[in-house]
Amino acid sequence: MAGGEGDVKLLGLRLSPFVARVRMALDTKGVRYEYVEEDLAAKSSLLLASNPVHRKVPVLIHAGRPVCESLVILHYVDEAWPGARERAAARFWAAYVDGELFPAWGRVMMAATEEERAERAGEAAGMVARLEEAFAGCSDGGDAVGYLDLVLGSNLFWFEAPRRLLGVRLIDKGRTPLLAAWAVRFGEAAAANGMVTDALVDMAVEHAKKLRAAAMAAGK
Ligand SMILES: N[C@@H](CCC(=O)N[C@@H](CS)C(=O)NCC(=O)O)C(=O)O
Repeated sequence: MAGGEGDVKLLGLRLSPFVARVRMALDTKGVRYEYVEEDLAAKSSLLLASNPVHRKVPVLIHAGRPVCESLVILHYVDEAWPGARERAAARFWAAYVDGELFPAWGRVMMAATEEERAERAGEAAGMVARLEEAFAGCSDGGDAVGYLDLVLGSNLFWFEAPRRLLGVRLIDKGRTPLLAAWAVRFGEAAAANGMVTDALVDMAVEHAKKLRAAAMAAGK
């Protein structure tokens, strides 16, 4: 989330459409702020000092500096927090990839029986499907490699292990077409810059095979 409560303050009035549009803009961007409801019959000294010309709400106070007039504030918010909501969403989904999806990959790999494998593969597929929905809005998608692209993309060569060893496709053209197309583009770029070679993929698959064998042996 952008901003902090001490950093951003909004002097407002709940009924005011001028205030509402600013609150909507801040909320849309995911900017956290302290909201202060004004009593227009007894305006605060902060309001009078911040907007001495019009003495009206809304007033946005960012890092101690007031910005007045809702239309001006809307432009200011756009410029001060460009893409803040998208960045916050990308961070959320990146944490989801590391915290939820990758462990789910591990559970698929370590499944002891066919039933277990099918159930766990279903869980992982559900997570990938959720990611597919979120991905459109978060990933840079095109040529630029964004934060979420890196976090998910760096896992891709490990996704080869369940595919090759167990026949489980975590990213699938039919179920998750956006991610599948993205994975091809990301994979090509990673191969082109030498980051992910066939040898590395083979090595990951072999390593996953050993981990799986060790887990199976320990489970016996
Ligand atoms: N042009 C201003 C209009 C703001 C406005 O009219 N605010 C009203 C509340 S809806 C206000 O603070 N009135 C106090 C007053 O007139 O003393 C803006 O877009 O911010």
